[in-house]
Amino acid sequence: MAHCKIQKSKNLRRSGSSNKLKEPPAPIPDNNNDRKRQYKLEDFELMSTVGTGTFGRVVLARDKKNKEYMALKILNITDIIKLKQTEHVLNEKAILSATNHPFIVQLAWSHHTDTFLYMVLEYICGGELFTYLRNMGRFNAATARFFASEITSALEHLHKNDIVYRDLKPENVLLDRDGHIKLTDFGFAKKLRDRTWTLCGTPEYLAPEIIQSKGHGKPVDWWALGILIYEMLVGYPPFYDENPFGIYEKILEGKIDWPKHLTADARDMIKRLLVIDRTKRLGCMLNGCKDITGHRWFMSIDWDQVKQRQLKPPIVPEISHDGDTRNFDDYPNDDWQKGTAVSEEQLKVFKDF
Ligand code: ISQ
Repeated sequence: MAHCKIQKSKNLRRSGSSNKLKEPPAPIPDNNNDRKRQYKLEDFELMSTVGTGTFGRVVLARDKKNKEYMALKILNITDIIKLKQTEHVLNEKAILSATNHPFIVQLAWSHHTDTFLYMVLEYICGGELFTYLRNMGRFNAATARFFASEITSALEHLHKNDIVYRDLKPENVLLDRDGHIKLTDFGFAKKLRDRTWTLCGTPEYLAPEIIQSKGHGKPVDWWALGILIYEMLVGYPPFYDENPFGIYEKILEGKIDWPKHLTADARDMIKRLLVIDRTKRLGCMLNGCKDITGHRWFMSIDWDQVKQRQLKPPIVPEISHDGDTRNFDDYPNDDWQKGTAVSEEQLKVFKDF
């Protein structure tokens, strides 16, 4: 493949009313609420920005009382409304509130003013899997298998709770100080009844049923796992083009180049995940996720050890202290704090945030 530098993938934010079938949201009970500490915004000293997105940023923040470092996700309400992302943001907060898993970033507290929404998350100092993959070119089989196993464990947990993640990609996998993973950015995650029809995700990682607007559920996450395993082992995704339309054509065509260094087991695993017919895709049949965890490529993996964070991480991030930001890009500290207040009417939908 003629390869120039692959940029970070842009999320499609196209799920406004024009392309969405209305469906009532599935209720999400918050099982963790009684364990949550009540903070105030003034409890935090804001430090440097570690990530930015279309309508907000993630800032390293220090708890003035116990000196703990946290990641403060700050979203501009006007931008959320303009970009029709209200339902997604409410989903993200509700799902993270209700989720407690070693490989999923933990939400500690949420809050809103008339201008911003705030989510206080644990700070994961190792940075994005994306950065390590681009710096190393590609991963060896053991390294790719380690990350794939922890990601599979996280997705299995979400699916058991009828949550589809819908945004798996190396940019959304963070490494903690020991090198274990944390899935982050639940802006597209959704509690499912059966299938949903919202068009969202990142072009390179979109399953055929999303492009074809057939309605999509948990199978999209196993498709994305196939893309991610390929990208980790090869260094670039299997379906690539300079523009999204070209990517969609390649996904639907389904032709994949197989570099010689891929083992037969790796190739078989990826092939079975990247099956266009979702009823025949690995992870989506009668045995569910067991067809993935039991595949020959994962033969050396002890899944009880995975769940207990007992596998030895292949990459241990360089850090000098818990608040080290060296593993994140530098971002200009522009005047994001200004913002404009929204009306009381517009604020109503965020009253429980
Ligand atoms: C936690 N730690 C570092 C960066 C993050 C980005 C997004 C969400 C949570 C995070």
